Amino acid sequence: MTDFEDIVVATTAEHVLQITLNRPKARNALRTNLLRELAEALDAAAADDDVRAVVLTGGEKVFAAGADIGELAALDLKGVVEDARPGYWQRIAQFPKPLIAAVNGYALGGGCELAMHADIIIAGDDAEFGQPEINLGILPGAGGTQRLIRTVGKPLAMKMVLAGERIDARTALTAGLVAEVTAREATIERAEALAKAIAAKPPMAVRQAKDVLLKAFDTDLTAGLRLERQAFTILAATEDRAEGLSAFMEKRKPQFKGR
Ligand code: DAK
Repeated sequence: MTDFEDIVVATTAEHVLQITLNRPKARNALRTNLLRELAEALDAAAADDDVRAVVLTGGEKVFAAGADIGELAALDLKGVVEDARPGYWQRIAQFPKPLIAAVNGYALGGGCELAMHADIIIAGDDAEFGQPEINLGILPGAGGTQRLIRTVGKPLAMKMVLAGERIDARTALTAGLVAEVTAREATIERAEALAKAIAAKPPMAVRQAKDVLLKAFDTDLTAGLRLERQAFTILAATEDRAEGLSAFMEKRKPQFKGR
């Protein structure tokens, strides 16, 4: 895999890739180069049949403190219009395989938005989530207004975006922003274990399930149910479906091949 400056990419288990944001001195602020590298790494992971799940982390201390404020300050109107970053965010959002965020410490602004690009967030008990952009005279720019309100509901999303107030890991759990809270030292380990468990499932079924689940954010129920039916039908043509059903009946462990 390519050498990166702002992220570290490593295979941590069979079919599991770990991506670590690596600008600790800047609290992992998401400068353009970091977003570009992340989009490239995820594109490569999407194309690699050997990768079945990805863990995204900022390490043990901080997830990410948001967009690089120095870069934002240097952008005039033309710069904002021609900015390459929305394209990188779009590539991250389109990653088709399971993406699990392990969040320790701050996930603020673009950092909170990046965590929300993951399919599952595991939070350390010291994690703090926030959208403080309002304090800078801007608003969330990587889907934060839309994804947050759909995930935690109107009252909390309004409080976080309009007042810039952070929430702690327990509040994030109660609100449904994160799937689990662990001890800070165990966050990455738990996310890895989950990624490993998902990587052992039939990959085509996992991919179809992720795709249809995410469609619930932007379709009505009737259209969503139609998509679910289509996905269910597509899977009827897979060898893994036949293997999963036979293995159950024969009381043995299934051997999934991704076909
Ligand atoms: N950008 C650049 N540098 C940052 C940074 C950031 N977001 N956050 C921290 N740093 C740097 C600090 O400047 C400091 O650098 P030095 O002074 O050491 O050179 C170093 O990291 C350590 O920071 P602190 O001394 O402040 O560390 P603390 O532990 O005391 O505090 C903190 C950590 C995360 C609470 C604090 O640094 C903080 O409040 N940071 C800013 C958080 C924030 O406001 N985030 C929102 C940024 S705006 C878009 C998509 C997305 C966005 C915009 C557009 N499009 C696609 C159009 C997103 C916008 C944002 O995220």
